[in-house]
Amino acid sequence: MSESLANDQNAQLANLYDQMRPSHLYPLWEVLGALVTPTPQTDAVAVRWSYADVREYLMRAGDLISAEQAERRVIILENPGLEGQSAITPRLYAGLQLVLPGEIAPCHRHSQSALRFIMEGDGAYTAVDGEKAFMKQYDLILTPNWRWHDHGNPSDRPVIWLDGLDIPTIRALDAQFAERLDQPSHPETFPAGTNRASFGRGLRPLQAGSQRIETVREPLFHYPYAEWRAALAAMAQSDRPDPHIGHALEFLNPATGGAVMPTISAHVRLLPAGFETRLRRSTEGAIFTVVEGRGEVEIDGEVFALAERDVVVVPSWKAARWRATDTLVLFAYSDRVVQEKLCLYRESCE
Ligand code: GTQ
Repeated sequence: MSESLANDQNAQLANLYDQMRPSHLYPLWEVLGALVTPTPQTDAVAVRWSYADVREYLMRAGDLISAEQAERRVIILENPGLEGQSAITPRLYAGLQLVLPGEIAPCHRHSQSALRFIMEGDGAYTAVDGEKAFMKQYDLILTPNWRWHDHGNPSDRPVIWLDGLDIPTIRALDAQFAERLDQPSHPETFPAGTNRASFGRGLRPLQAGSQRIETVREPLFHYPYAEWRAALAAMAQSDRPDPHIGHALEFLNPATGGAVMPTISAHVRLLPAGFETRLRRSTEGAIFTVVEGRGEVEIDGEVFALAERDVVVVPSWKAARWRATDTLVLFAYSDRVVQEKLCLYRESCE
């Protein structure tokens, strides 16, 4: 095409776009390359937060606002590539929540599913539908969507945990509902420990007669550190580490054998001292925290040093390689289960 013909075409197209725009109509061919990309193009970037830094701000917030007044006293870890979205990946949220001795965070429920990974402190609780799960460091506690939950800290030390929620996923679907209970704490339904005893040992309650066994979608909501760490240690004793992820165990929903909640997958990893993984990409957006040890992670060539309780996000399709200086234990959650349900999940391993 000659230059003048091309100019003429461009002018006529520009004219067409101008006339269409007031009717909210746009030409696909101008944006197709950006919409349908050969590989994932996420706005999220790789970031690491030092626990000590966030903790300091959180404790200052603790002096200024009560858990009850805030409803949830949480500092959000926002991905700088997703500014203003309160998101750590396009589909997930992360925050650090503080409950001081004697405080409660009032009872509510919402469409968003949440996990709590206890970073610091002992003896606080999350009550799920009126049953308290008492926290120990590095326990995992779930509050799946629409379950009543309140938090409290009867201990004499501050308790801090990592909140992982699917807030951006539920927002993307415009499916969010929330309500407050008309009292600060849910009345007790079952004594603490009932949940683990009933569902946490490969067993479930059985009743005589013709009554159907009613199990909720996510019957188990407390996964203690002592148990998952022992399982990981046994695995590391008896097996070679996977070259891309080390020794890894996924937390399961015992009712389905699948991920812990409909929108969030969670797992733990152990990398032996001196171990270095091969490069791996996956479509999940994953959030990691360090439970034990030191090391580093290289994400698309950028290296982040890792110390205990640091939080790092590995966005979709960024190549990650982990190095353990001493035995490195990690907790991670991601949107993998959503991608698997949609038949989208992919990995690429070197
Ligand atoms: O504990 O219920 O970090 O509703 C954000 C929203 C925690 C909670 C968050 C929430 C909660």
